Amino acid sequence: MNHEPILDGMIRTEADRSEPLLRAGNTNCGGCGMSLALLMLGRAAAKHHIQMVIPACCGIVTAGPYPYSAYGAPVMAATFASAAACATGLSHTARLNGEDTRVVCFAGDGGTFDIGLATLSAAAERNEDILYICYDNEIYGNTGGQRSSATPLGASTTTTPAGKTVRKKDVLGIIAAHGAPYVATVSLAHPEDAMRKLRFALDAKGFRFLHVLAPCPTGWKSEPADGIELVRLAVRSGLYPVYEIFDGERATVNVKPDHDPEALATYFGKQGRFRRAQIDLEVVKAEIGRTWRRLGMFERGGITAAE
Ligand SMILES: Cc1ncc(C[n+]2csc(CCOP(=O)(O)OP(=O)(O)O)c2C)c(N)n1
Ligand code: SF4
Repeated sequence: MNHEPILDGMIRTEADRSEPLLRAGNTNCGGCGMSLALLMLGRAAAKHHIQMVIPACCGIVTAGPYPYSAYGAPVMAATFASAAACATGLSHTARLNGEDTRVVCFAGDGGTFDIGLATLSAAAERNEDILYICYDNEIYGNTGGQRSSATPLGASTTTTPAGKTVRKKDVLGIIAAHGAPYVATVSLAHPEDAMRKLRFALDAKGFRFLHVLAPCPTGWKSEPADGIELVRLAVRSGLYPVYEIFDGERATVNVKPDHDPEALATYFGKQGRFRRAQIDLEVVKAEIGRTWRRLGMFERGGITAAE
């Protein structure tokens, strides 16, 4: 698989977006990680023509009421079940018209891990030329904070008030198992790595999937100003591995964690959603160990840990 930007036969015109992708005056909560992901995406796509497909989630409420829009790019609002299929249609239409428009599906974890998984899987299996970005706030934020299959063990939500008893789904592993050309996690606390991945994923061809851990002060019961620090703690402690997988087989760890137990304790301590369940850090550490062992399985396929 060639990972160079491929635009053979396409009309490549440089976009010049005079407005940001996420305009000021949007209604997102203060400290929203999804907002930051959109700002980074806007910067990475400054010279691209992009079209967005957004299913039901906070990200589509962001757009605001017709005829206004907080987005500085065309956005198609889709149902959960059809988001990846709608993006596929737009991508094929752009290709037939000879345009180099990059189609970006932007969805929450509920729309990705749960309700939209069937068409997401189908698009990955067909290797459709779309970039799918999941901002993962680990709840159904837009409807009041119910649990999703991305909600971690022990987190209180409106449907798991005593703390979730089932562990988080490994959606990256699922998408990578399709043999997708590019699958990666994105840390908002590591902007250089994040921008590199966004730029690469915008330029690359075929199915690309980015997962962004997106702090949500409203659902996480955390201070809006703590969001980036929380992501940094999640990365340092090994809770959120920062890596990329090419073609479902070659993995690279981009940020080495120091597995600092204090960082782990602080991560949980700063979030009200973990207060009810009295998190057993030994159980969490065992879970982190399992995750890194699974990641290490790719080692035989050529995993390399970057400094
Ligand atoms: C098929 C279907 N079921 C339920 C809903 C109601 N609904 C709208 S947004 C939402 C939550 C989405 O959660 P997520 O994808 O995690 O995004 P977030 O709201 O957290 O940004 C739900 C359940 C819907 N629109 N369609
Ligand atoms: S509920 Fe969470 S994800 Fe939704 S806008 Fe507010 S902070 Fe962002």
